[in-house]
Amino acid sequence: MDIKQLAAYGNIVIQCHDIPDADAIGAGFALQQRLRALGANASLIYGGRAAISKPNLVMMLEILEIEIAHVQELPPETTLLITVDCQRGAGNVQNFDLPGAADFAVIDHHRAEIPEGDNILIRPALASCATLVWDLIAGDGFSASGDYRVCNALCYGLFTDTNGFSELRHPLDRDLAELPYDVAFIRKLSNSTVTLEELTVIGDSLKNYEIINNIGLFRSAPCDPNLLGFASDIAKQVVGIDSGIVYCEQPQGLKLSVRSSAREIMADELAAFLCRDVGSGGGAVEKAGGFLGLSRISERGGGLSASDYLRRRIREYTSNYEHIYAGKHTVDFGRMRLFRKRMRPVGFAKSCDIFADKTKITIRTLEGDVDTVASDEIYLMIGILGEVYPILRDKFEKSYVVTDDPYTEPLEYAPTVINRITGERCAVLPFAKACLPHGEKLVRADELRGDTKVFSYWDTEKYFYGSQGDFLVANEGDYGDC
Ligand SMILES: [Mn+2]
Repeated sequence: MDIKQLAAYGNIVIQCHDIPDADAIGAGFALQQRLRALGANASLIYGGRAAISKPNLVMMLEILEIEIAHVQELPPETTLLITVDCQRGAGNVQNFDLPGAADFAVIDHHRAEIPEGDNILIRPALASCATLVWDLIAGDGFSASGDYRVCNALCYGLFTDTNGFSELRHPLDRDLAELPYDVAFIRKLSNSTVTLEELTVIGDSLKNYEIINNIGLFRSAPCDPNLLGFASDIAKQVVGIDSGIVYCEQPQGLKLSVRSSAREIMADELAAFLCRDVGSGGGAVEKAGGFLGLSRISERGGGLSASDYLRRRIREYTSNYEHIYAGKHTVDFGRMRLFRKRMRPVGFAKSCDIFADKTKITIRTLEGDVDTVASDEIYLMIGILGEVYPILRDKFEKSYVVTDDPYTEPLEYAPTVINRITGERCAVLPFAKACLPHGEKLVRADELRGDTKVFSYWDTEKYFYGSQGDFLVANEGDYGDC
């Protein structure tokens, strides 16, 4: 997606999801400012029943002078509608009729619910939509550091979507969090998130609970859905509860906030499971949300009330899955079919090509920051997903064959190396060459027969889940590594 191509549409409406949060507003505002600077008419709107009322958001609009309109239809001259922090057609965003020949675009960081397309930019690896918009406009040469309003709108969006910068995941999120935002502004807003009346609603919801297997289910009085997250953040901290779900009834259905506190449950996967076929759910590993629609529950729920339907889904979830732990399972991989892995080139760069010998460096990658020192003995490997890690030259020469080809794999994030003393940043890819691993790799694989979660050796946070038709695979030579 190219921002100049978007700007060329001329009359653009940027739509936040209903009940906008700081991320939707911040991302939408930054996009609006850039589109205007590129000559387009761009307005920021949202639909749905409720107007923005959360005190921190009202302050955000005032202080950053953000104009956002609560509307029930699009202006007739609209030629492009862009939904930010949400996907047109999804349950959390009003589905406005598009005037005449208008197109739509999507810029979102939630799990994709719509097909890919030219005007669809969805990157679920990013913690906030602000990060995505920032990457988009920075790619066009815009520096947010010099624009107080845009910089703080983006940073506050990221701040609220990452539990106060504590859940930055992607290197781009970390890059954005290093912008020179106004600390006093963010502190003021982050301490103005609930009213006293709302505090009472949250308190009451925590008294209204039941425990279904290891999942705590809390019922709240109808309230601003953002408050549900506030309550579930507390609920998940209760000892013995692997997941806290707080829900409230709304006219159209049940709104849920899902939190996970155990490796065995990914909040986004649980939310998607609970809402499957009757609504939509998703989010991130620890925090997610969802909505179950009343009309679809009455079609499929066999006469159950909405809250009984939710309880049944929770019970199904806790009894459904087979768990397979790497190194501790009893799966008979030896009887499965043998496959040979195709060789894919990986990349490497010599650290001394990038920075002078003995420079203290930080490698910023998809998987986090790694500190090391530039040296003749240290090479940087670039894995298939763009993950970068240091490797000793000796080990590299034993494990890989260098080819003559340049390294040209498309990567989700171009890794950078940062000089820890001067802060200078340097891209790794221009120095990268391709290499192939020595030897061949064999795996055993077979189709799953039912819903399964696989906990691998090398990811201690997330798991793989699959159902009938997906394949379970293990390394020949180490069936523990599955
Ligand atoms: Mn968001």
